[in-house]
Amino acid sequence: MRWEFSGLDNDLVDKKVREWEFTENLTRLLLNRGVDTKEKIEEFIEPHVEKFRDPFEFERMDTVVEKILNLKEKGKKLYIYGDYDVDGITAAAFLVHAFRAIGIDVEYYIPNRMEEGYGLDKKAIDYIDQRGGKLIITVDTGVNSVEEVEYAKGIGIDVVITDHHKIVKEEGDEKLLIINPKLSDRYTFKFLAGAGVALKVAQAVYKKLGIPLEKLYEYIDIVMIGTVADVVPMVDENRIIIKKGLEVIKNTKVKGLTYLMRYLKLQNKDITTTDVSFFISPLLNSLGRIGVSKVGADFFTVEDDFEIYNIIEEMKKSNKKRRELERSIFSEIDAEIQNNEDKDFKYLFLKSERWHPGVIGVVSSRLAMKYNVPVVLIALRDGIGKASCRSIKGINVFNMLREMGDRLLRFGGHDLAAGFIAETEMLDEIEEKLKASINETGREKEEKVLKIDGKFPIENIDDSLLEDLNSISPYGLGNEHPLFIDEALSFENLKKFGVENRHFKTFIRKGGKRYSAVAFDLAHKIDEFGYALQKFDVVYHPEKVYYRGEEILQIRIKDFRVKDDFYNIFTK
Ligand SMILES: [Mn+2]
Repeated sequence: MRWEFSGLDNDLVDKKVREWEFTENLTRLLLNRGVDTKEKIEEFIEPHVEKFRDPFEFERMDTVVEKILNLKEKGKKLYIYGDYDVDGITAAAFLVHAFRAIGIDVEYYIPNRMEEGYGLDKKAIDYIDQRGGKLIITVDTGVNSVEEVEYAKGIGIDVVITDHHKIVKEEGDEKLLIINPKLSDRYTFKFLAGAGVALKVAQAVYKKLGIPLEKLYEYIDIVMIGTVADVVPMVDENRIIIKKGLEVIKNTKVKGLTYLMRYLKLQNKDITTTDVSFFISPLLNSLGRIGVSKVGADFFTVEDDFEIYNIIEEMKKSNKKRRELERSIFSEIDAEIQNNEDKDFKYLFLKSERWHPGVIGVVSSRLAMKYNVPVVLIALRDGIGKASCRSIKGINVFNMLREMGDRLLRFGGHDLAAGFIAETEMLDEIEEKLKASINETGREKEEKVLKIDGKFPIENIDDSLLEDLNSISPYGLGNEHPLFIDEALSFENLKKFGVENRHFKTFIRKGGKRYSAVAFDLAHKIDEFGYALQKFDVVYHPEKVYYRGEEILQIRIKDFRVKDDFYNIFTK
């Protein structure tokens, strides 16, 4: 891991401190993020619902609204067609709430990950037809469904496709009614999650009807969960969704969420994106991963206490099972790599009949992170392989799949995270093609870079710094958490924990005080040297955590190194 320090000109910082009247810390953080004008600051620090873009910037949004209102007028039934991950179920559940609130007869359909593929499915269309659905709106899915849409139209069902995945243009695409920022020429913000795109459709309908949008935002916490779970860049409209969503969730109107937060001990506190991504979303995800996806959407819509209780119990069970499955697949592959002579591999391409298609995504991510190479894992069943691909900076796996589209039954996704379905007998050929493309990019393994905002001694951490940090949150892709460095620190009472002892907790002593600290996925670095006698340069950020009901300061260690001088004494 390479450390990169931001080099800000001190005169510029002084000038901006006077001009903006912010603390020096906040000024530096903003400048380091390219936020250097009053306008940008306003957008960045105060993401407000007033600043949402006009949904009618999407080409043909008016046609979409017309279809929905037409159906409403005639009292016909609308079906939302979701997807099985958190983004897909939240997008569906949000539209159900949004449309029910204005008297539209709406139901939802969530495909089963185990039995159905990606995108629309003819059997599902038949199911919707039998239940009287006259219009289908897909959310977070629907790519490359020309044939299925034709089929639906043939039996009198109209289809609107909303999605945010990259779509490979197909013959006949122009016949489809698609709302997708990545395909729009006019809508300039490209990074909405599927739930965010669903929000835009609802905004358009409410606007057209003259209903105050505040009414709609009563359920924006659902959109927030999908947006956080899908790991989209935390910029622009996504910041508005997340800020507002985190506020709304505290008094959520979704009964299931109230109970779930009670179970997770998250009630009566400020919810953060970390709470959502580490605790809430894995539980929601677990249902879809093991094949009961619809229940995930039910969770957001049912009112019956007993039913909610059962769903949460089911989530806990599935989540446990999912973790066990993930763990065993990961260790199996990891052991294989450790036993293999060749440590200089450029990619991983592995398949098995024993793997569960619902959990290989997470395993691919972990492997790609650990070995810093593109990873393709394929679950085989009945002559068909379902693949999950995760890539690394500089290698666009989506484009690679596109180049061999004719060999795949289906594919979709994003630049660094994609999936495909293919016949088992095609897999060798696919691997050859991928290998060639990866070699062609000629990319040497790039070292990971940690961007550091500046030096900050931990004893100087105070409420003012924490407030500054809070004011430019939420953090994530596109707005990385600010990182500081402090030097020559020692670790005390270090304890490893977690699966395979990957993490550690410790105390940092400085200036007569002890600070509790935690480091995730860094325990392996501790094996390299005895820690007790060493001093370390530590890259970290401070955070407030709840411990036994009390709020305490914790140092989150992101990386560390033996202090240079010390190291030199021993080696010279
Ligand atoms: Mn999505």
